[in-house]
Amino acid sequence: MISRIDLRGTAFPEGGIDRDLLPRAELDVEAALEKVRPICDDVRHRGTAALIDYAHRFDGVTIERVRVPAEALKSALAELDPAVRAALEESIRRARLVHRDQRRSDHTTQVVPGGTVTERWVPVERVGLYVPGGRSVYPSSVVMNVVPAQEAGVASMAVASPPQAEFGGLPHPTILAACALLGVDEVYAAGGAQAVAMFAYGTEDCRPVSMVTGPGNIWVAAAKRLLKGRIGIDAEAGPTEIAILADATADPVHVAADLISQAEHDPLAASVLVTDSEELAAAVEKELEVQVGATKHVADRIGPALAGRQSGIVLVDGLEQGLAVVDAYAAEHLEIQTEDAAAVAARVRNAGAIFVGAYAPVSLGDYAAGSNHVLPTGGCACHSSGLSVQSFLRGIHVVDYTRDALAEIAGHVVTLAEAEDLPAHGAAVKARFDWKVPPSK
Ligand code: HSO
Ligand code: ZN
Repeated sequence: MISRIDLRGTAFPEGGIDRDLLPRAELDVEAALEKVRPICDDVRHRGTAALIDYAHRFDGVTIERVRVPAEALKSALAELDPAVRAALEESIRRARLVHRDQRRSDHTTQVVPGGTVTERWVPVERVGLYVPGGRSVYPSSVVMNVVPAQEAGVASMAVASPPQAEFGGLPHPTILAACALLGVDEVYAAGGAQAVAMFAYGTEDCRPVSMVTGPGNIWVAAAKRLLKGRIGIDAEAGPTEIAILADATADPVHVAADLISQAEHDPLAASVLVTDSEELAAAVEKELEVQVGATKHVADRIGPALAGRQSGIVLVDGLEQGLAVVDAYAAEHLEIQTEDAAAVAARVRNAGAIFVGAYAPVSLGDYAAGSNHVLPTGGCACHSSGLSVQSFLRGIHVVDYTRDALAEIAGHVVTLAEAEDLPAHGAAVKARFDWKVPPSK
């Protein structure tokens, strides 16, 4: 079911292992760009009418309006299963605790007497949060997008999620209820690339936003890539990934369950076990057979995800090689199930989020650890972070110098301007003083 990649005895070069040796899906966002371009242009020009047409074409539902009425949000919350409500409330509470602690305060550095630079953190004014529908209905993703934006102090936010035929053209009721629970009252029944275009260009109903965040399918990723620049984006989220670094002390039942848990998202999801224990590998293979048989989404997602070339069991010589492999892979989620797991986790350089030991499965982070579950995929964890309060803030440098402080550095500024053959830059400094030539420093 799951393939093996045996790297034992392979020489690991100084700069890390060749990423091509490791399993990973390829997502051709580039090819999707040409398809989404006319859709985005259409929404730009025809606004709501285009969104209504796309709801018919892509979501198979006839809708009359895109903006979700306030009463629909209210009744979705009133009808929400109390157990789901309690779980969401606790998830929100924990996420708030963690994200509130991420807030930064402004900081002023005195560079010289009379010369300061202050870094002022300012939230993005208005953001659009995309929440997928269809195969995936994730109220938890509403929490993971909205909470950091709120904690950052974003003043205005809107949520878009695809219209569902089953629910009279509204987004899924649990999504609506989660929005209501979080106090988000601006929600649109729009999905795919067209929703991103709605946010970027604005329509009669929806004021344009400065930034779009949230996971989505390949069309959403392509629209984000296309419109990036006009809007800020978080990341182009690809299929979810779990990597587990485990040794002989790991419990194969836990390891198999965790590999299956993320395979449940998508046939392209990746489940990767990295281990130096042949016994563990064999036991996990056996466990996978047993557990997969007892789970729900086998045929359409888990089976193909585990059998796909993006998943596998990677055998390594020992912990050092294991660490090199997981760093090269840069997983969205990385579990460490080894002896002294905290010490091993502290040595990892590249991962979206790290889950330490036997009692921190990825599912905990997906729903209620307090951590964020919008994380970099496809190896992007080697240069990017998951969604956080920081994602919604801009640091503005405020430069404040007195005449004396400028005079003190003027010579150097003029010299550098001349070295770059930009004399007008130097002249802008000189104009403030009566120097014909800069004072020599
Ligand atoms: N594992 C997904 C998030 C999620 N899981 C939502 C369940 N619901 C990507 O981090
Ligand atoms: Zn998940």
